[in-house]
Amino acid sequence: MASAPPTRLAFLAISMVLLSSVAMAADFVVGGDQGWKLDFDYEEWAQDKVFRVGDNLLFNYDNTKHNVVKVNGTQFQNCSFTPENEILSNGKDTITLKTEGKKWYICGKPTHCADHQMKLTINVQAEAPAPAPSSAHSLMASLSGVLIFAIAAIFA
Ligand SMILES: *[C@@H]1O[C@H](CO)[C@@H](O)[C@H](O)[C@H]1NC(C)=O
Ligand SMILES: *[C@@H]1O[C@H](CO)[C@@H](O)[C@H](O)[C@H]1NC(C)=O
Ligand SMILES: [Cu+2]
Repeated sequence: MASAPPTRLAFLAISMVLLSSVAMAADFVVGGDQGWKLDFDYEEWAQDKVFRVGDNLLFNYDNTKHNVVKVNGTQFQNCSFTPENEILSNGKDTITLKTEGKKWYICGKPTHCADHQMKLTINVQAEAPAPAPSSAHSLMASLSGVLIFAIAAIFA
């Protein structure tokens, strides 16, 4: 059986150890490649995703055409907002999800929410459980294990 070069194996092993020990916050680009635009199904986009406290929502859009308004559930149903609502209009806006529960976002331009589905609602869950308390220790332990493996592999 042909085997991968030892250095590549060692690199892979070290990467896996590092990845598995860090609980990372996720970035979600709203709408993926399509971004924030007319007539995209954001309900469908959101349905298979798990959003957690600490994750980021990134809204990418043409800011001459759209914006992002943080609204509440009633306003979301109604596609309406008031001057008190926070409006983002950069075109590249990051929203860090700070609390659990439902969040609602709409485009504030006339008809975009009501007639063109520019509305996103998500349910934010608690932060992912932190790694075990002894993670620093076990990380070092795993790393030294991997190093021994790597050295063994290189000289094999
Ligand atoms: C949503 O915001 C509007 C405007 O501030 C307010 O009148 C309404 O009661 C709010 N609804 C909820 C469910 O918080
Ligand atoms: C619903 O939208 C209409 C039209 O924009 C507005 O007049 C009304 O105040 C809104 N109601 C709520 C509860 O936001
Ligand atoms: Cu819009």
